[in-house]
Amino acid sequence: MKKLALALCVGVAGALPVCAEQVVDLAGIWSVQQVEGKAAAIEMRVPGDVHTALLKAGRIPDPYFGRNEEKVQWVGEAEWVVSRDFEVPAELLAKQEIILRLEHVDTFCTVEINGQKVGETGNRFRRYDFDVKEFLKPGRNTVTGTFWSAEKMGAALKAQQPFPIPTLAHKDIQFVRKPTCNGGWDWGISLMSAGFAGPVKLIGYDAARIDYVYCEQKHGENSCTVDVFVEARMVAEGTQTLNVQIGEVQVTQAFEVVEGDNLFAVSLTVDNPKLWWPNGEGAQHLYGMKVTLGDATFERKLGLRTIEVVNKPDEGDKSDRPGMCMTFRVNGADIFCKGANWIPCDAMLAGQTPERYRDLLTSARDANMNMIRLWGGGQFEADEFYEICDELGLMVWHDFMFSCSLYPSDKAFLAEVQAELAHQIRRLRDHAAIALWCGDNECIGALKWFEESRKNRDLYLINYDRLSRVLAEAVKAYDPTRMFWPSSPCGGPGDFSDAWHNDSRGDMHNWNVWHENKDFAEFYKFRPRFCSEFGFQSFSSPDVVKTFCPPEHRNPTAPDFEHHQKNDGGNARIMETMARYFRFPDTFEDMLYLSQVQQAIAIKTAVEGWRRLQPRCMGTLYWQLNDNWPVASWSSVEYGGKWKHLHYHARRFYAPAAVVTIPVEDGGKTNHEIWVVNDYAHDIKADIALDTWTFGGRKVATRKLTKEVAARSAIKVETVKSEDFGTPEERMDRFVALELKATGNNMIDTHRNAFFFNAFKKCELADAAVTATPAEKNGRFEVTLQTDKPAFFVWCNVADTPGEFSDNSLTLLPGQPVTLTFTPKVKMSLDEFRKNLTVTHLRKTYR
Ligand code: BMA
Repeated sequence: MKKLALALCVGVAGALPVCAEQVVDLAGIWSVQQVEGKAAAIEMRVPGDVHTALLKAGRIPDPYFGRNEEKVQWVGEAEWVVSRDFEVPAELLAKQEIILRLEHVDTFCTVEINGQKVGETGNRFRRYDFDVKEFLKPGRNTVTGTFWSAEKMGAALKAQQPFPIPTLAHKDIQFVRKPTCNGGWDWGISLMSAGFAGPVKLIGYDAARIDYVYCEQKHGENSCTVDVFVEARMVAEGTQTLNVQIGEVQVTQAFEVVEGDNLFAVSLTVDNPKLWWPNGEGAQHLYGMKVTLGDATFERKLGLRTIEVVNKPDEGDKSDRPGMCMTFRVNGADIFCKGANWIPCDAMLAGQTPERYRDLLTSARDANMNMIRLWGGGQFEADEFYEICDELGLMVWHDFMFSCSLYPSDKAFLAEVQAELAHQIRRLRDHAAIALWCGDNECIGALKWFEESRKNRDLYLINYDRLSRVLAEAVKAYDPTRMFWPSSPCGGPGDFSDAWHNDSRGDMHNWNVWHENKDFAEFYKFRPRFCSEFGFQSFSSPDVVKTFCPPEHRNPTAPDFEHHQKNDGGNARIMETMARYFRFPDTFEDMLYLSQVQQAIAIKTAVEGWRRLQPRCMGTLYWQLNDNWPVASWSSVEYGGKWKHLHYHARRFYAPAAVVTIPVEDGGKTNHEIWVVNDYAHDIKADIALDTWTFGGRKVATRKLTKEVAARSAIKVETVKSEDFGTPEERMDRFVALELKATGNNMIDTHRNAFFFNAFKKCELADAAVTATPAEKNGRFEVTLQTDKPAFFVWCNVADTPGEFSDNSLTLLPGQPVTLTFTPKVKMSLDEFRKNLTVTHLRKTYR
């Protein structure tokens, strides 16, 4: 720990003026060359990676196309030298100390300046500061990074282990501190990336270098006291002035410092603080925060709020043990968490840009999500990711980077983990959005997956515990304000039971439907406290399929198309499910469409079923938000940012006020429970209209229900009997459309839903004629949809144009036209909009 600097009770007028620190950013164009290769050096952008550089130079085919993945595997086995020349200004060289600061280096790199080694990296999740003053010279300098093959390093580290460490991952990646999914995953291409994925900077200073700033918030009646801690390296002992400003409040204090590492602490009180709230709960107020110490400055945004995870025994259930809730409480309010799981947004590092983050996270926010789970098989993301989550009100459930594996617990490995967490937790802990530190993804469950650990559980349990303790201790040391959740899924701190199938304690991963091939209704059998993973796959849309699959392979079992399915048997499962619920589609495009429809229904079934269980269930995070290359997967947003059907449904099934119907069996008959979920912090009046329609388009009956629904609650409004909607024969030709009008607190929300009495394949859906009338209004595009007969999962698409509709994949009823807006992310004319717009619906998928 750093030495605590002493506050001086003296004025600061006598402090010496200092020149600002000097920063030379080495981002930009570097060159890259294979160590053993003969080919000439090519350009490489930093931050960036070798694969992207080779692709841009035409040295490798597009890894995302066809089966090219196989053709580029050699890149990860090779060694690469990247370098650039740069000017060292005299002002930099004049500084007392100069460091080269590297973040997100992927992964094993020997760094040289002017041919002399300045340091080595070996952990993607650490930050490296190398003293480089002695290696620099005036004028032109050269920096070189030699990247050693992480794949070969993994194999070498494996050989040093005293006992086997089994994994579901590939390329021995569990021995390397690098995203576990880099070697390939059940949705992921295998690309063993190499490169400088983050900032590369020279920092020179005469007085101080700020390493970390973090705060502790103490919320009172009408004020918040913020204890600010600054960890800094001081060049010399003496007196230094620290100034901290949060919003309009500031404090300046003189400190007596020692040479080397120092820890400063000051306190500020913000009166009547404007609080930060998750999306949908209130504003995301962020205060500007600035720290100045000697010649160093540090700036960030700070959200003031309390956040806690309630995990205490309550209602017993099924087992003889009490249940353990998992409830996120923000500013005293229990929040139902709505969201999805996040994986790295591109398998090539250069594609992981702030623009991508913003696009995907905005899509999450726009689908009424308030939480993202940053999954443990991926990576600690760049600063911008967390800044955007703060800004958009997306709470982050943050796994540490361990997934689906057993991991080593030797001294060297644990020391790496300790060092990475010491950095990451201090770097990230002040983000208002971060709600929880979680040890890993499915590593407790993994103890049962492998023969080695089944046979010798004691050994592997102790091995697991050694690592888990390092994680727990790191949270205690570096962020005691947050809970450490040992693993996802688990019952909670101290509960290491496998919560995979346990719905009464903590979080669960519910994979009965996809991985165990059960019907969608299986979701209703579980009553989770918090479901942090459940998913169903779909294919990419035609627009995305075109980007990776040549026309002759656009067939579900053709090699190029199958190559973009990484879960064994995944395509067969998608098609077998279609056969269960739908008439088999005519064309390849219909099949793509239908795969997305059934995915949306599966996840809607789960979320609606579980949202209504609040406060027993307090969160659903489906698997998964995004993709890292174009692939058949569980994502709701395709690679490139296009929303699948599921994402439009998510916006509706995560709406703050929603009407939900649940089928319940009652003595061989099916009844329908009508529920209203109200996530608002105020009561609502729910007016519900249930319209019974024939598929031919005749409205048979209307029924009205009204109910007061308390703030943040779900209530069963009524149970209606199937026979109330007609005889079994009549019901073969009927469905029910619901409309909720939720009023209260000067707002009015409309939410629509529908339920069916039979599987779609059994219904004689009418061949509805849907017309689309495009128009342009105030620079945006509109399309008005009308139909002569009920049409389901009506899907508008603007070919090859990034952008989203205000709604999509919807039920369209005769006499009830709907106008949608389309917001393109590129410039387009009304003519192009008209030309590229297509509309289809479920009945169009078969003759
Ligand atoms: C989960 C995840 C991932 C995986 C997904 C789909 O359990 O944690 O490991 O991609 O299932 O199989």
